[in-house]
Amino acid sequence: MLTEVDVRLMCQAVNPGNRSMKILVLNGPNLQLLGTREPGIYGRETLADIESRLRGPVADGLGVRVECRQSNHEGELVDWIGSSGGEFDGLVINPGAYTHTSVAVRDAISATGLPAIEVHLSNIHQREEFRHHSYTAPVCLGQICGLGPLGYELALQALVRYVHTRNGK
Ligand code: CA2
Repeated sequence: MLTEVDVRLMCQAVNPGNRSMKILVLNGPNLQLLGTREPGIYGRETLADIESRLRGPVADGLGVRVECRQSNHEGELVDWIGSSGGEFDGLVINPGAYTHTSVAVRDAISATGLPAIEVHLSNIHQREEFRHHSYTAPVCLGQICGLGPLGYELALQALVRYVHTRNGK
């Protein structure tokens, strides 16, 4: 027997314009360098590779829409987070180095009230001490780190399930 979720996913496969859930994926400073330097820490995939997989097959599999943005500027990230409430249902964010410094990014996430999941490619807890503390993790549902680009996919999956459950679907 088909559940309501099955039916919705089938409708979305036929008519992708019907997708109602929209997730914003944000990446912070220097993450545009992915795949070009430090492959031992951050891997060989570029940010464009990761984003196109999230927007394409990952979003399709989950029946949602995904928009990806990257910025090296704290204020721009704060603005994007601040205006995300009306348009998006959730946030996946790798704040990069702002994780460890930015009360402004933390306050912006907290103020949106959107469910958010923090992602780090590297295991920040295995690295320098200053990377062990995150200003942003306490205002997120959770943190995924150390799993490379897979972390973004798992975060999206978790967020979509969280929103469906919260909305009683
Ligand atoms: O592991 C992560 O995803 C980080 O958020 C990456 C940040 C770092 O400051 C955080 O502690 C952990 C750095 C992003 C810089 O990305 C680069 C990628 C390739 C080459 C150089 C930097």
